[in-house]
Amino acid sequence: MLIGIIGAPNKGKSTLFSAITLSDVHIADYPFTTIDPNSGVSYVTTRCPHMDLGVKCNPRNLYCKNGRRAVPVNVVDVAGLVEGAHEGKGMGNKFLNDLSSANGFIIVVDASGKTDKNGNKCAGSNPKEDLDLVKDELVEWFSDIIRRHWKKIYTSESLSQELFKVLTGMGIERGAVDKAISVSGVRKEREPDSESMKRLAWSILRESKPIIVCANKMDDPAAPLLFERLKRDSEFVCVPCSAAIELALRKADSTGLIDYDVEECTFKMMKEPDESQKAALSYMESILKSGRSDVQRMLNELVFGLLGRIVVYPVEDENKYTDHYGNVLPDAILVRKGSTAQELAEAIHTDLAKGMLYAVDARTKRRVGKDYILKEGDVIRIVSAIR
Ligand SMILES: Nc1nc2c(ncn2[C@@H]2O[C@H](COP(=O)(O)OP(=O)(O)OP(=O)(O)O)[C@@H](O)[C@H]2O)c(=O)[nH]1
Ligand SMILES: [Mg+2]
Repeated sequence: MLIGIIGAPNKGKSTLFSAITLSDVHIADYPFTTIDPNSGVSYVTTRCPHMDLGVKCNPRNLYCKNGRRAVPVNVVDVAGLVEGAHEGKGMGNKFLNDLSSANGFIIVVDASGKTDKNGNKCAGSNPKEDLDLVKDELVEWFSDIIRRHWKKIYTSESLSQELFKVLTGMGIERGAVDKAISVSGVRKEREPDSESMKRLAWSILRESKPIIVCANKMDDPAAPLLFERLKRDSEFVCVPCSAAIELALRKADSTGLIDYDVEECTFKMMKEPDESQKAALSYMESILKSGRSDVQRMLNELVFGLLGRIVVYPVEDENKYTDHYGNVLPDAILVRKGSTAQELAEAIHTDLAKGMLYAVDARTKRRVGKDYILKEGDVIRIVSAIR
C-alpha cells in the first residue's frame, strides 16, 4: 500500500509527511523546498483482535495501544505541482512518475488561503484553486501517457485490453479501464477529441487511485470559513488538518512529554511541561477541541473507506495465535475487501500460496477453503504443503 502526498508548492506536504512518519525532512516557508521525493512508513489504526481473544499481542512492527492496532502503510511526499508540470514546468513530470505506483492520493491544500497556487505568500487565495490545479495536472499526465500510445491502442483488436496493457505497472484495474471507456465516449479512431481523452483519463484515475483532500493550516483563524466553502464546492472528501500541530504533538508524544491519542485527538500530560510548552500545548488543545485537525481520521478514511481495505492477521498456530517464534498476532496485513484466503497466502509468500491446501479461521478453529472471503479482523492460519 503506497499513498502519495501531492499538492501545489508550500502547502505543507512535507510537514504532513513528517508528522505521519515521524521522519525529519526539509520543511520551509517557500516553494520547491522538496525536490527529491521523501519515502517513509506511516500507519492506519484499527481494533486489534487481541481484545476479543483475551491475549496480549506482540506486533512485529509498529504498535498496539489501548486496543488499537497500528498497521503500516508506505507514504511518499513529492515536489510541489505547478501548472504545466506534465509538460516539465516546475519540478516537472519526473515526480509524476514517482507517483505511478501509488494506490491513492492525499491532496494537500492551504485552507488558510495565504499561499497562491505557485506557493507564494498572498492574502485571500481560494484553496479550491489548489485542488483544481492538481486535478488538471493529474488528468493531463494520464492523458499524455494514453495519447503517446494511442496509435497502438486504437489499431489493436480490443481498445480496453490494449489500454490496460499500456497502463501496466500503474496499479490500474481492468474493470476501471472498461468503465472509463464507456463513460468517456472515446472510440477507435485516429484522433480522439481532447475532451473525451480527458474524460477517459480522469475516469480511470478516479476509479483506480482514490483521492482525499487534506485541508491544511486549519490552525489559521481564516481557515474555518474557507474550509466550509471548500467542502461545499469539492467533489472529494475534505478533512480539516493542521499538519504543523500534528507534527508538534506526535513529536511531544515520542519524547514522552505527552501521551497523544491520534484517533481521539486528545492528549494527557506525562511530564511537567515548562511555561512555554504549557502555553503551546494549551493552544494546540484548543485547536483540536474545536475539531480543526483530524489527521489520523483522514488516513483511516482513505485506506479503509475509499481504498476499501480490511486488516487480517496471519498466524501459524491457530490455538495460540502465534508465529513460529511464539509472537502473538505478530503481523497485521492490509488486503482488499472481498479478498480470499488464497489471495492472503499470495500476499505473504508465493510458495505458501503455491502449496496452499486450506486455511483455518483461528477464531472458530474451523477449516475454510481457499476461496474463503476474508473479513475485517480475521485471524487466519494458511495450511500449505510447501513452507
Ligand atoms: N500555520 C501552519 N503552517 C503550516 C502547516 N503545515 C505546514 N505549514 C508551514 O507551511 C510552510 C510549507 O511547509 P512544507 O511542509 O515545506 O510545504 P510543502 O508543501 O512540502 O512545500 P514544497 O516542498 O516546497 O512544495 C512551512 O513554513 C510550514 O511550517 C500548518 O498546519 N499550519
Ligand atoms: Mg515539501
